[in-house]
Amino acid sequence: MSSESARANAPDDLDGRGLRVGIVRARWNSHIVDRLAEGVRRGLKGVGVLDGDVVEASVPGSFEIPFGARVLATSGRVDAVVCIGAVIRGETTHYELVAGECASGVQQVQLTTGVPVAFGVLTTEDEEQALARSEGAEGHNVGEEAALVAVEMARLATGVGAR
Ligand code: DLZ
Repeated sequence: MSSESARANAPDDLDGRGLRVGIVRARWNSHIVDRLAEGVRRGLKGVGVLDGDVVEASVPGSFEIPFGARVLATSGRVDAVVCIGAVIRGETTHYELVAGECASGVQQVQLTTGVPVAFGVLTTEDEEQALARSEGAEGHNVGEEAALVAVEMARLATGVGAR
């Protein structure tokens, strides 16, 4: 079952059955990303996406996420992609560069490929915030939210959910 917070912004009748979903996950800050990945799986399962319909790809850091998303989006194997990563502000300008390029790259991939790409990448001031946004069942988990977004947008793209 999906958590309250993830469900709050999703349509009541969201149905992921039969959809194939790709997950792109960054290895940087992996202890946080593991928690987001659990949220993604929980979210997908909660709306009926089968484990066997989920394909996962790992990339070094969030900067590489758009490339990984493009590989999956153009593979013909998925109806939507969920990206997860954690960019935590350090003492350098790397934060802005990595977070900004990741976000705009992900948007570019979904607009150019026509395959929805959900942004489950945390951009936080510190680790505490990242932990708070990647909680377990019934807590706030941005990965779980992104999973539901991916399913909703895949339905929109395929017209199955058109009202
Ligand atoms: C270099 C870097 C830094 C400083 N911080 C993060 C981060 O907080 N989160 C993240 O996912 N990746 C970080 N990276 C790695 C970059 O995303 C990228 O992998 C490298 O710059 C190599 O292209």
